[in-house]
Amino acid sequence: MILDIEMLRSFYASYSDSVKQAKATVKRPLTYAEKVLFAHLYDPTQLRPYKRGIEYVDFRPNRVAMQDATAQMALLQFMNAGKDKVAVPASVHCDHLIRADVGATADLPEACKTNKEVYDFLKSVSQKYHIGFWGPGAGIIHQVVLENYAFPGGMMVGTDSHTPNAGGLGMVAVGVGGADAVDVLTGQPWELKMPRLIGVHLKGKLSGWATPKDVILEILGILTVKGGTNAILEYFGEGLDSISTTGKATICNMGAELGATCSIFPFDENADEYLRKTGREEIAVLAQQNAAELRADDEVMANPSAFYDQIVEIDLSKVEPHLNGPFTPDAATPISHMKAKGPANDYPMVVEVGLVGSCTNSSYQDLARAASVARQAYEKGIEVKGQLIINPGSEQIRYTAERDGILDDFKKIGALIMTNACGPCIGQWKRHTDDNTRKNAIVTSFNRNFRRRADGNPNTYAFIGSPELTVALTIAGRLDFNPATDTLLDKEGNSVKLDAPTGYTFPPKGFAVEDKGFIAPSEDNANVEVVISPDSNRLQKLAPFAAWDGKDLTDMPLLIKTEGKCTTDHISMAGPWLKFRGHLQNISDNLLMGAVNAFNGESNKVKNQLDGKYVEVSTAAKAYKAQGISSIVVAEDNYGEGSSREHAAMEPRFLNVKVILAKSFARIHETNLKKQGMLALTFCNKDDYNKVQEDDRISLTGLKEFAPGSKLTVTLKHQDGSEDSFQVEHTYNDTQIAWFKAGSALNFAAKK
Ligand code: MIC
Ligand code: SF4
Repeated sequence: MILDIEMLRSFYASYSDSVKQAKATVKRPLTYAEKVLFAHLYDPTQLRPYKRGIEYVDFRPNRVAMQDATAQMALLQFMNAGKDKVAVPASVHCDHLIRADVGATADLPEACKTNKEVYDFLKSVSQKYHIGFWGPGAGIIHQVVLENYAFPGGMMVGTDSHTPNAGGLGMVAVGVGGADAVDVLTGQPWELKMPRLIGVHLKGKLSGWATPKDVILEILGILTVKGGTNAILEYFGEGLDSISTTGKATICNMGAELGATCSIFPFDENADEYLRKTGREEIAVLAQQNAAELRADDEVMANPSAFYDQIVEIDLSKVEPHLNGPFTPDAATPISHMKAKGPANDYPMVVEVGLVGSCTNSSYQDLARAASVARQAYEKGIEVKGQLIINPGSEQIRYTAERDGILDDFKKIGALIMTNACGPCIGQWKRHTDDNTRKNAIVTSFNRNFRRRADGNPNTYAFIGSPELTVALTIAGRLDFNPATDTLLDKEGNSVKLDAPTGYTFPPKGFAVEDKGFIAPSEDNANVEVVISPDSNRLQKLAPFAAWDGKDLTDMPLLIKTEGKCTTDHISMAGPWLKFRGHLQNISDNLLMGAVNAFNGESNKVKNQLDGKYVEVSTAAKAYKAQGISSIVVAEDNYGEGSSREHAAMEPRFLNVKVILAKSFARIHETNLKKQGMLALTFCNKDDYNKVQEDDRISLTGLKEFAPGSKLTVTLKHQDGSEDSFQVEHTYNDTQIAWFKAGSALNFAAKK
């Protein structure tokens, strides 16, 4: 077993007592999420009923996971902290940097060549600081974590927004920026706003083509991409029994798309079996001994609305297969509605490619069930219209699926098996298409579908569904094919139907793998040298950001006023830019390149206020920086939705942007901005957004009185000489204000 069993024994030895202590102190029964939260207070003497959604709490997570595209920046920051090893168990996973081009056999060696410098860096840092290292091809971070590290009742952070995947196995697992991870890695308290609690009551049982993915796709339609902000979704009800642990992980994974802090399922018999089948029997035993505290108290279950801030009820027997999209994961459409909705919205109706994979849906069960659909097409002689691409979740899953003939089922209908990695999900897809200008549809089992995300092409309409539906729609080649009711033609011209998918939850012959691709943390790190070449264009040592100069910010030019959705993909694009994730200066060239300029409706074309010329956002920012001028970004709602990438906060910081003034922020990004010493401010009155004009000089005053709950004043000097002034607010607490003053959280920690 890869997990440190001694650590686990000592954790469970005190877990139930901590929970009982918490109940006695707050004098009421607890939900499951609360139990886990209270059992992980940094300082147990600080136990009290915190105000949810308002008060910050210091926690002590059990582990940290990092993926290659964010680990570089996280570990560059950690290296500046002067520690000789990490304070809690941690792992690095090489999954984001691998191109999906012609298939795993050629793509993996190619990735090892092109990313050698970065992989060598991550491997040596891991060895030096006692971190587990999962090399390229080992699998996608969240699948590997679920299979090897997750444990009921535990708390972890991960430098990736889909870290909550581990909630399927009962963890409070939260996506964070690298600077937050560094807090945990250095043994400092990790601060989080006490989450609100959304109880999700699952009734009934899934059937036919409906899957766990469809449950979360439906919830996304109900709550939208902002509905989970600063909340934990806690699932309960009789419906849980029929959902496997990996299915629950799928549901928790996409809680990230709701903006949720995390999602969690209680420990149950399915979790017990999953632990045993993945070689962690001892943990199953320990969890069984603590089972009563690995779920909500009976009093809570008897009257949920008294304990959760909000309740959502889902009758699983009524859940229909969904297709969410395009361009946003909350555009929920039951498949039976697509025949009307597709043409009405002018969607391209031909499905050109179906992609199965991503951290959301690449388990053994996912592949087995999707393969049962592929097998039918082959056996029933149905012509397959689209191209199918598969990314298995981990080497253990791939190896076992290969042995069990599952990959063959896909290959027989022409599927391409890509590396066990993120691949197309993060824009690492070298799509082979005859025409990039054609509006086209793809269906994926992924979690995100922002414009340009998978293939960089703005003409691609990406829809999200279950792996099973993805395969069915790829076979049919149509977006509006409803496998439950529609028929297809076989090669003789007969109408045939696809039967509902089936597939083993666990491999009947057990999981197998030859080489997991794992290097355990080494005890012997004295001689490990971490090399960063000074002329590398992929890695760059970090210089601390400057401290606040004690003055208000006056006459800042507006860098950009963004219009509509501005996700972290818009702020710091992935795909081709992933290669610069360890080099702040180089990656800063992509600053806000996807954001839409509210004044001309175009991307990456803003007015440089110094010469009036229209240039790329980063070019304008650099021009201001060169003259020592600070600038400001103005944005709409949920700014920074999506990824945990702190580059989206560090790049503007690096290029002298001092303020992001938005209608609202996504949680991880707001924290990232604070950590990097930026000002993340919101309009008191959202309509003031409309007052900001292109040529404005903008001042921010009141910084000397910057305090928790204080308001600051923004003054717009318009070009015609008129002025507008309004108040803005913030959520900084004392510590976060100290980060701002010191220039960053890291500077502040170093000073201490
Ligand atoms: C994503 O899905 O957008 C990513 C790539 O996994 C990111 C992390 C990153 O930007 O490296 C995430 O979700 O946090
Ligand atoms: Fe990788 Fe996609 Fe999951 Fe992000 S969402 S971790 S890119 S598979």
